Amino acid sequence: MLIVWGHRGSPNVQKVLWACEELGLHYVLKETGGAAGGTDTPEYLARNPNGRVPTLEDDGHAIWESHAILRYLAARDPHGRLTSDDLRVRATIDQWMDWQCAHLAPAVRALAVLVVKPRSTPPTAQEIEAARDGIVALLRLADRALGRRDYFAGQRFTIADIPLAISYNLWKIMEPACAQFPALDAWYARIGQRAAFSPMTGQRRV
Ligand SMILES: N[C@@H](CCC(=O)N[C@@H](CS)C(=O)NCC(=O)O)C(=O)O
Repeated sequence: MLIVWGHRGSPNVQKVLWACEELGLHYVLKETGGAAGGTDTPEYLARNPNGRVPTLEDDGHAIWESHAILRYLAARDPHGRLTSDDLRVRATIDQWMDWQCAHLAPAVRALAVLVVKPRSTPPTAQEIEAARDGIVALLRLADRALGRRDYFAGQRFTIADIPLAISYNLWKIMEPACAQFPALDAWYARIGQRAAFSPMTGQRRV
C-alpha cells in the first residue's frame, strides 16, 4: 500500500500526488505538516528524520525528498511512463529536476516570502524587484532551453515537468500578468490539458 504523508498546500507534496495520479496509483494521503502538524513526532521522524513533507511509504518502506520519491515512482512503473530507458534522456530529466531544486524553487520562494507571507515590516520595492529579476533570469533560460520541444526532456511528459510546472504555477499566481515566456506558456497550456492533476489546485482533475 502507498501512503503519502503531507498536505495538499505543499508544493513538494503536490509533486508526489501529481506523479501518483499520472500513474493511476492507489494511495492514501495522511494529512501531515502545515496546519495538521505531526512532523516532529518520533513516529514521523522515524520515517523522515528531516521532519518535512512529503514522505512516501511503500509497503512500510519510507522515502523522503520529493525528487527521490518522483524518481522512485517513475522507476517502479512497469511501463516507464514518466521516465526513459535512454541514458541521455534520463540525464536530461535529472538535470531539470536538480535545477528546479537548486535554483528555481529557492528563487520562487524568495519572492513568495516577500509578497505572500505576512511580515511585520513590508518589503521594499527594490527587494521585490531583485527577487523578481532573479526568477525572470532563470525562466528566460528555461524558456530558451525548452524552445520547440513539447516537454523538458523531449516530446513526452516526464517527471522533469512536474517540479518545473509546480514552480511555474507559483510564479503565475504571483505574477499573473507576466507574459515574457512563449515556450513556457505553451508548455504550461499543454500541461493544463493533462487529465491527471492540476498544479493550479493541487488536486486530481474532476
Ligand atoms: N527538499 C525537500 C523539501 C521539503 C519541504 O521543505 N517541505 C515543506 C513543504 S513544501 C515542509 O515540510 N514544510 C513544513 C510543513 O509543511 O509543515 C523535498 O523536496 O521534499
